[in-house]
Amino acid sequence: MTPQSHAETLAAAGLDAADLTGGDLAVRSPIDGAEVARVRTTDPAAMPGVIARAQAAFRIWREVPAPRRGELVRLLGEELRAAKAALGAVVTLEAGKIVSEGLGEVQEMIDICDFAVGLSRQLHGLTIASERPGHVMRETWHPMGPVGIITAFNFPVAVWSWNAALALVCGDPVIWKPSEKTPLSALATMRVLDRALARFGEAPEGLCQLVAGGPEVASALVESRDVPIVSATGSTRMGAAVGPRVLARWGRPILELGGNNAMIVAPSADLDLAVRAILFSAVGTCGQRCTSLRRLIVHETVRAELTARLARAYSGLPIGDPRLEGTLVGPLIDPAARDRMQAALGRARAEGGTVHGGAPVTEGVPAGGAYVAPALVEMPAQTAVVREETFAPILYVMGYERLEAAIAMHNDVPQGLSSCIFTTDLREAETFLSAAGSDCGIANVNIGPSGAEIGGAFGGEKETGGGRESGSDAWKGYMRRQTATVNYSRALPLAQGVRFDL
Ligand code: UN1
Repeated sequence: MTPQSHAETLAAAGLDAADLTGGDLAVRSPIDGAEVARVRTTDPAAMPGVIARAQAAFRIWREVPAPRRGELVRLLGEELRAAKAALGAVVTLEAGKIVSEGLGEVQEMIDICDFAVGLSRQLHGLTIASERPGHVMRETWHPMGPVGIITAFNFPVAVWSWNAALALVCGDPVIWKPSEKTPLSALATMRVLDRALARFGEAPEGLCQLVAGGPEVASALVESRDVPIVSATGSTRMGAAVGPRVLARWGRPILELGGNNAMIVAPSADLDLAVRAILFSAVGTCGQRCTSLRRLIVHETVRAELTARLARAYSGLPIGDPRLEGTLVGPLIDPAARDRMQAALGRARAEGGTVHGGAPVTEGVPAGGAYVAPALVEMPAQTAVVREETFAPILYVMGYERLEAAIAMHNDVPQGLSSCIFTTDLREAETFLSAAGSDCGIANVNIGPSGAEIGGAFGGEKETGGGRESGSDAWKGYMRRQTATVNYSRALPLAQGVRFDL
């Protein structure tokens, strides 16, 4: 079967010549390296106007009842359902994900919309007992203001929706700065959103804006006091540049940065399950999820068997055009990513590793794309290269003898996003989830580290940045908390028994 051409895919998503031509930002498909568009970027000088429009929208939107705000998100979810195939195909074109993962990403958008719609009737605070007679205390959550959303290439649409769906029901306008590698997925998403806005009918102008460009455009969001929240997803280096600058002007950063996710495989593990989970999380998305599995910490009693089974599975992986049915491993985002992968493998060898696979692939794949064979690397120890996040399908394998040592090795990296253990021993599973266990924001048992559902809070500790997005009470990150004490008595008692009478 011949896959749809890039032009057909873009047209089906509603993108036309005005979107695709006449700009200065060249967009290439990782599938074949073809230039598919020249997108117009936002002049940094226009950013104050963008932010002012968001502020004007905020003054209106914050007073729209939250369940009504939820109606806009409900419509967005409906439009996303209708556009799922078309938008997923743009994600495949621009990020190189296989079809199922492109569709899965749009499904993740739909899921967060559903979640946010329910939430729009549940933005609840507490009532708290006052120590003073005739007084009540309560907490109210109020809208906060425009949210700057800076997203990465690897989840070019879902991460926007995690932020936008919550922000919109919380009463906050959004300004989206997508990765320079994936502006078309963002433009296509805006088309879907435009249909929801048209059906909603009464959203203020400037409620949801898209800006395109590089660090200068992002900087305008990072530096502006009129953008109280900046949610940034990407490398730890990017986060280290963004986070402190947002804090320095008293803004609130929500950071979703690097991961170095591990799996501990215990002697009692169901190895059939483990092999399947390892394959999806280590080679799925060509190793380019922030939740991708990068380290395997295997008990010495099962190490040889598991490594052999993985080596067999790795040697038969269908690598190629992500649009074709049957492909499981698409391309890396660009040749620079391939070079970084090769450099990391070189370092792994120098640090004592034995590398299986990992070479660039040019046969049986579209010319012009950066295709690689996923690498399995047996390491003598957790050396320097293992402690770094390389955004590519490299899985380092290390052995352990005692669970305490495995957990110590597990936690001995700078990042803290996602983690898991494969065991059928309750004691080991609960130890891994305990205060003395995994130090990550996400810790799973008998499930790989990637592919989280939207219902839980998503994010991690240490160099991962500490932010939480998506489910649970992550919505609180988009609102300001107000504690109110109301005196309905005829007296004015002071707290803590203080007397202050004239
Ligand atoms: C990311 O890679 O930035 O848990 C997000 C997962 C997805 C989200 C990944 N739901 O793998």
